[in-house]
Amino acid sequence: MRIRSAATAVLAATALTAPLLAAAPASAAPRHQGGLHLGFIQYDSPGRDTSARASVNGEWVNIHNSSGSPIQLKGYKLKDNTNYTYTFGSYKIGAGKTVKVRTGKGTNASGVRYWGRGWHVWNNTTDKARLIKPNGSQLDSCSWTTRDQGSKNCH
Ligand SMILES: [Ca+2]
Repeated sequence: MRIRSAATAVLAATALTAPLLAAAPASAAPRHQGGLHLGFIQYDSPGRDTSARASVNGEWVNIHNSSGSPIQLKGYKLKDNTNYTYTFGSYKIGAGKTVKVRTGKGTNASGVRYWGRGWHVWNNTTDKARLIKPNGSQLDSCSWTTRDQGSKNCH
């Protein structure tokens, strides 16, 4: 009787968890379950790299806030693998929102920040983007190689 009850309980538990597992296969799970993180990165600007503003701004990094609350980004840093650094000024990213950091010069607006550089920063072959908190600790990083063919989805 006791064994039968346990077996029934196991069957019931399996029936409950199986649909949940089927709905969220590990391969489709995001790298990040919550919080601020690197998103899509266009590290190779379309076309030949030049110093034209459009070319430099053709490379960009998305930062996504998948938490349930807005986050003030003042003092957060975005770095490449050789420590070129963009430091955020005051900017509040809403819950579920994305901010795009373009490499070149431009006028900051809602959803887009400009690093202000005159030349590309993200290496087109191999590089690593790092998101650093104001206290210096690394929040996220994402690497790519030529196999990624110009862009990388770091979600
Ligand atoms: Ca580039």
